[in-house]
Amino acid sequence: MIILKLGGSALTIKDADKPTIDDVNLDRIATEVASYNQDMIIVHGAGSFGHIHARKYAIGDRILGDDDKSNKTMGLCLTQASVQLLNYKVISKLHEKNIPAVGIKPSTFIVNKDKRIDECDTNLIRKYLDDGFVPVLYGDAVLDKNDEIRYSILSGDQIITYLAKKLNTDRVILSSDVDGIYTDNPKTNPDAKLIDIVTKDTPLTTTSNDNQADVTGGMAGKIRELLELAEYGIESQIINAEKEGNIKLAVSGRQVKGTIIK
Ligand code: IP8
Repeated sequence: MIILKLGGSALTIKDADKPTIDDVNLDRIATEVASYNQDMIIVHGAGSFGHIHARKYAIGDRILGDDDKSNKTMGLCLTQASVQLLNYKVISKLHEKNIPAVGIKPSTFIVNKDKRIDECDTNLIRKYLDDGFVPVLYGDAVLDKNDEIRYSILSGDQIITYLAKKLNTDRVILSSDVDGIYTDNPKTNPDAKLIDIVTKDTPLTTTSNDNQADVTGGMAGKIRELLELAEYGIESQIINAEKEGNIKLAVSGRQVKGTIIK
């Protein structure tokens, strides 16, 4: 079984000031995903459908009083509805390509504690997989057992780490809008070099690969999650979803340029 993460930055226009889908990319990516040849779970990021709301309502920050509580409660509803809409658009596109994609809303069965998954029953996902479906989950806003914050953002990357450990996963492929992990931020430093293999001992600058539009920590957040997975013995690879053909190669088990985390 493979887990494929489709980055929100590839599916949406991430720096837009309102939730905006990248129709051309979504269509191409869905066509490429259709080449999969083994059981697969897809987890997609939130892009402009999630990060704008999450930032506006400061979901995950300490609740400061009754007004702030009401504001954040509404913010949770709006964020959930927005990412669910993105999920609907993603699965509809996958259906067009004849992929039996079933959208599964993380906030209906996952509860966080201090921003990390605390409750999550994976039986339903297993059942859909066993029956030949492709479960499609996504970064969401969820309840949090920490009473000071009550709600938190659950990144798709954290969902991947959790599911990869719980279900029998052979490979994790994480697609984004860059080729992989660099020695510095490739968007601001033309001399930044792609790193082929990252382990817990690889020295990385804290600012390398950061994305300001991302409340869940951009590439730095992904590296943290994937290193945790590596500690557990599961290798993963970061690839660029914006380069035509990459996803197709990856889901059909062939080699793609990118960074392996092990
Ligand atoms: O794009 C974030 O998920 P990610 C989820 O996978 C929200 O980091 C709601 C911002």
